[in-house]
Amino acid sequence: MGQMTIMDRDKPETLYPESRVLIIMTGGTICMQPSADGLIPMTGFLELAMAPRPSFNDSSTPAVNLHAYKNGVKVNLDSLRTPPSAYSRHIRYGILEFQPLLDSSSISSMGWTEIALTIKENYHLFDGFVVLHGTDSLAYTASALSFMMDDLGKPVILTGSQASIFALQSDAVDNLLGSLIIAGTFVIPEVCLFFSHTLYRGNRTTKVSASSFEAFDSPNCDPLAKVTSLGVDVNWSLVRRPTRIAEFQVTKYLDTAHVACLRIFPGIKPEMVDSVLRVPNLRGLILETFGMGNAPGGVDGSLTKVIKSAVERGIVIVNVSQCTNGFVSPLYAPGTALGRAGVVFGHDLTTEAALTKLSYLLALPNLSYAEITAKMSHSLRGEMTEMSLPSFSHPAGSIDSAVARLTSAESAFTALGYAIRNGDLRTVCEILEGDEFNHQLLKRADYAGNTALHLAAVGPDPKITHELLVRGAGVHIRNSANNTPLYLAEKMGNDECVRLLREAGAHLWVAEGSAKTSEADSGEVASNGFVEVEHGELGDGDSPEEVENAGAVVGVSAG
Ligand code: ASN
Repeated sequence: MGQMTIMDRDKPETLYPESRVLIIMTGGTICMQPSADGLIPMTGFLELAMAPRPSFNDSSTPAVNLHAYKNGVKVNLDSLRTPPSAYSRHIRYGILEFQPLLDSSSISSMGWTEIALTIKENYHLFDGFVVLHGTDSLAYTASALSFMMDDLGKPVILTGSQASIFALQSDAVDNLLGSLIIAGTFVIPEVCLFFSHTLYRGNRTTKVSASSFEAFDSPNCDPLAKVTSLGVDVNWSLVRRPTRIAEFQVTKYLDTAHVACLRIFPGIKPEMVDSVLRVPNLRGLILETFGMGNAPGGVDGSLTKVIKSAVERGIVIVNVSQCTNGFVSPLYAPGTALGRAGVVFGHDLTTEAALTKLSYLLALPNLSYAEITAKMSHSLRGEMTEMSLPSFSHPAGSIDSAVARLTSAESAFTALGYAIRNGDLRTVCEILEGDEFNHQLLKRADYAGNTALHLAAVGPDPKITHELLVRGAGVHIRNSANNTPLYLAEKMGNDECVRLLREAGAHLWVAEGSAKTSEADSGEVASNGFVEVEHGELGDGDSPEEVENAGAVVGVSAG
């Protein structure tokens, strides 16, 4: 967790760096006000709800407009910024409001498409995205977006509130401020849901209360982060990272028109299930079963027969549990019978994730029935716990190099810095073996905020850049001078690294075009010499030579 240093506290406020977050307002209670017809969403959220609140508006001047895109048209957004957070950073934000604003009970896959495309067209312009949305269908939207977004490298955080922001007692300010700070501070490249001080993986969530401020739970997956009085405690070992070299992409369409969801109950008639399964053009069914995946067998197994016949007609049937916690498995005879009839076991998928995942797979072109059922049983976006997890244990004894004896992340990072500078790919791989080290080291940085990927971008061997990328190194992390690895690689003329980084979705930070001519970094050394990386802190520009030096300094400081 980053700390505000004594040096930081003495800085005039104007010197704190800014992150940029785009807020996408879709509606929900958070923006509602009473009317003769009950609560309805109101437009003008930035001026009415955020501008008057000091925690959202430090009243800085001059006014700044942010460029954004909506349906391919460039728009100028009014912006505000927060006071500096505990991470010594302002969050500057603007809002794109959808028309019309919705109660989320009315959102459909068209709304999901609109949100996903808006993020896609503004991806290069912002550090993160906050989607304001009603709570009723929030878990569905979070799940849907997680499948629609491939190779996401930036945080997308959905939130809303149980009470309107205009109410005297409301959860709206906490939910929105927490989302903004996390989206503008931490490179958590997932579709998340933030509610009641807790950041969840979006496709693991479900709404558990109609009125409590603790409205959401993620029963089969620990939270990704918690906000406490000390700051944001991120559970980095859970955070997923892209490990393919590919640019961010959006699947535009989910096929919700040909799927259904059916909850089994004691005494349910097979004819009832059959009539759902015979809805014209139905392609998929989520079956909510009892306990670990059981459905009534019946004396003659007639329900199983109905299901088997639907599977034979090519309908994908997915078994999920009615219990919020736990998973389905063919342990009992009724579950085994469903399995034999061709039902797919959805492990610990929530109904929301199962339904949206199936809609996503059905919309993908040219997937066979076998491919869809195979993908339904495996995690695509961390939506289910893989039942046979590969072992990540690190048998230190099997690595006969000195790095195996390293005991701290700091010294491992030092060794990594040396290896990268020397173009020693083998040692880089050895250091990064074992998941524990891997996720810590790839987001670690030296005193100048340079991650391993920054160092590799100016290093002699582009294969190291490739290795770091496929192990999940973040391309959007900025160093203390606010520079990305791509910027450094370009400045260094490291063409192969530039190509790899761009293929992995890297782009120059909005300010980097002009930063190319900026002066060298002041070379301030953080008090502990090592920092965990959020977005880079304010600096004056870095030359590649200095980045190279940074590797040397890291070595000295830990040696
Ligand atoms: N009906 C509202 C909605 O989902 C509930 C809320 O946001 N708290 O839009």
